[in-house]
Amino acid sequence: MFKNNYIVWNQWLSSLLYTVLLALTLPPFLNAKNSTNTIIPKPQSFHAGKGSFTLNQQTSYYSDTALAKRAIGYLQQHLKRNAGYTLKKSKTAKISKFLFSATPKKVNKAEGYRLTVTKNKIYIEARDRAGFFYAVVSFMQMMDAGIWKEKHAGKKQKSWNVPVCHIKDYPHFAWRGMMLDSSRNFFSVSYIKKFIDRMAQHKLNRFHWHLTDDEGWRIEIKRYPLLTKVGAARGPGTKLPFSTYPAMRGSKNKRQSGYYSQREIREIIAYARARSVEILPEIDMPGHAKAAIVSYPKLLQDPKDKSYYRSVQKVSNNTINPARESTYIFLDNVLKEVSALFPFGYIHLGGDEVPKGAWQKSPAVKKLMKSKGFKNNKEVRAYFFSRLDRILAKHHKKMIAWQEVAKGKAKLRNNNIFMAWKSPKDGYYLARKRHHVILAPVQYLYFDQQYVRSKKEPGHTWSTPVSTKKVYSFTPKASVYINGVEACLWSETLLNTHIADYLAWPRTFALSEVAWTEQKHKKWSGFQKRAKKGLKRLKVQGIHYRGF
Ligand code: TNX
Repeated sequence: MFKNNYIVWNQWLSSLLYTVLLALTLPPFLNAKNSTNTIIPKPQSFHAGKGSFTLNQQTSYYSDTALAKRAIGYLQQHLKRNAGYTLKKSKTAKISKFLFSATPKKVNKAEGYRLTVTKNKIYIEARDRAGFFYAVVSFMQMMDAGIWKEKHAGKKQKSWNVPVCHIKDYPHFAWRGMMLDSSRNFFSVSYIKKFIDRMAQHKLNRFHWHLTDDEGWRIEIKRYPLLTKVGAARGPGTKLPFSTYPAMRGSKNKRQSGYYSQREIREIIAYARARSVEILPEIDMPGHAKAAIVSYPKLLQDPKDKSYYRSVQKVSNNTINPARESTYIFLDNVLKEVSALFPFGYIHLGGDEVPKGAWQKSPAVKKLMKSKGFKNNKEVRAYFFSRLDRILAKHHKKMIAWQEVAKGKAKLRNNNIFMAWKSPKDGYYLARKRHHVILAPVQYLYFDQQYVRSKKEPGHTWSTPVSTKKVYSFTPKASVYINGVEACLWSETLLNTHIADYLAWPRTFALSEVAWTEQKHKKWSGFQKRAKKGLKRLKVQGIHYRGF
């Protein structure tokens, strides 16, 4: 009892002291010009002052909250690598130069923060872990680009100047996502980490991981080892052909394989969490499932089904049969492992592009339709997703799916989310129907599309080109049902990481401002200026990008 009171009293005193200190040392921020603002995404409010703070080995820090731990760790890690030292922790707020303070009353928006740099102190205030993390990311973006280096050889920079400024910031959208397709082409664990780290640097917080598709099953499922033994291998001598393009990591004639073990996935989840990124795994079904089907045909197909059909991407018979009980037992077992592995509350079940002729000649489906009175394919699909929703509920997860799933009359719990990819209009339509929506329109946010139409440019051509300016011009309508935005990096054409990076940058800069910055603060000319410094930060990290 005594101890608790003592702690409360002590905390109260230190926060009082902190407020007094802040008031005394704040210079007048008369200069609202933001020429020193090099932060992407642009903060909601940035006031520049005169002069700068010099950070060096003598700079000590103080924190009154455990919520700042990850943020401090991130800064220290970069300082250690690129400055050769870390900041020492001081015993009191008074003698420290760099202060972290939990101020839930002053910072009232989730993930928000206040960052004040004076000539001799830095103040960071936030209410949650993400807020502290984003304050530190903003701070680091104002340091010399060298702080972002991944490897450091040679002489280290000992002192770093950060311009005097006052920032108040918070996100416009709660869902700020990026999708990477690890199925069509496989990416190493170290590339996935880099990808997530770069997202976090730009305050993106949802990594949507497309782990299964026709071209490869990439997640270890202990109960069904063939999924990765058979379903992750493709090329000559395997059951999976190169359906769209030759594979990454080898020529067209070479076998290749790749998947993530559960141990590796845990490692990636922890890495993402340390950067305030949640991972949304996607297990695509019932279409886009060729890799699963060739691994367990007896469980997932009707042996008497004589249908022959092809998907939009020209993959034959790639759809799981919705009338077999073994299908639901299989998916229940798979989702049980996926649910245990990923701490995020949602699982993405795909649901896109079920080919037209699927199941048409399946006696099992015919029987199901007759017994349930289903008139068409759509109703069968709705039945499939109703059952899957119940399975997810059992595993304490909520469903996210592509917009196609919203069309049928599936009986779903009403806390699920749909991703609208065909157009913004489709997303607004769903929002009007009171569905929660994430906007990922191909016309603005498909980063697998070419920037401009040219034979020299990598990327898909089936939709319109998506220039960085086009991404920036996207202005989603506000609605409580629009949870946020997401860019998709499908990987049919991503034959190496060079191409992947090129297609992602600088479009991801623009995405981050669409997701984070209030529309009234967005301006293309200012963005271009800030992006120049942004490109320098990418360069020192060895990231390939397209010029403006
Ligand atoms: C459509 S968008 C797909 C993907 C492809 C992508 C290529 C969606 C839900 N499905 O399977 O990779 O187009 O741009």
